[in-house]
Parts: sequence; structure tokens; C-alpha cells
Amino acid sequence: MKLLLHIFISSLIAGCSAPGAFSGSDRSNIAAVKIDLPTVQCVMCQEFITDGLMAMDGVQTAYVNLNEEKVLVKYDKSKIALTDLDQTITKLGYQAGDVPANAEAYNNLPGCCKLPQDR
Ligand SMILES: [Cu+2]
Repeated sequence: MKLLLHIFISSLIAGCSAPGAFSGSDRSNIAAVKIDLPTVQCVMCQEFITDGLMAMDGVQTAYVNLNEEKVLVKYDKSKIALTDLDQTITKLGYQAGDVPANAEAYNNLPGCCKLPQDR
């Protein structure tokens, strides 16, 4: 009797499932900065500023400290410049460091968020 051996060669294609290059941010691009918020008043201000900064592409975290009147921002330097952060804050109606608030935005803030002399 003849035994026929059929040899099946199966080629296994090793799927190299490496996740590939992350298109996102490189850790070395992350910077942290504290920006003075001399006109910040209340919890609402805190929310406005946090939300405004977090909405920016490249901002990782934004934490407003009401007692210190500062915001701590971690951001991607390859996407955002420090002046962009200032600009976002001033457009929300708040002074950012030495950069004055946008007057119109400030006028549109709720009363509790304005300086005591403007309420
Ligand atoms: Cu407020």
C-alpha cells in the first residue's frame, strides 16, 4: 500500500501588532506653568477658567487655586504657546498675569465674578 503524504505548508503570518507611533504628545513636550489670576473671585470663575483652558487642544490639566489666585496648567508645548494660555484666560474676562482681561468679556461676567468695586 502506498501512503500518500500530503504536506500542507501553512504559512503563519505573524501579525506584528505593534501599536505604531503614537501620534499624540511626546512627554518631553509637556510643560507646567502657574499663571497669576489676580481678578479671580469665586467658584464660578474657577469653573469658567478651568473649562476654557481644558477646551484647548494641547492642555492636559488646568487647576485653579482660588486661595492662591493662580492656575496651574500642564500643556503640550508643541501645540500651545504660553501666550495662548494668557489669551484664552483674558478672553474669558480675567486678567492673566500682567495681561488685562478683555473688557467686553469681563462686563459679561456674572456679578459675583466681577471685582468688588464693579458689582
Ligand atoms: Cu466668579
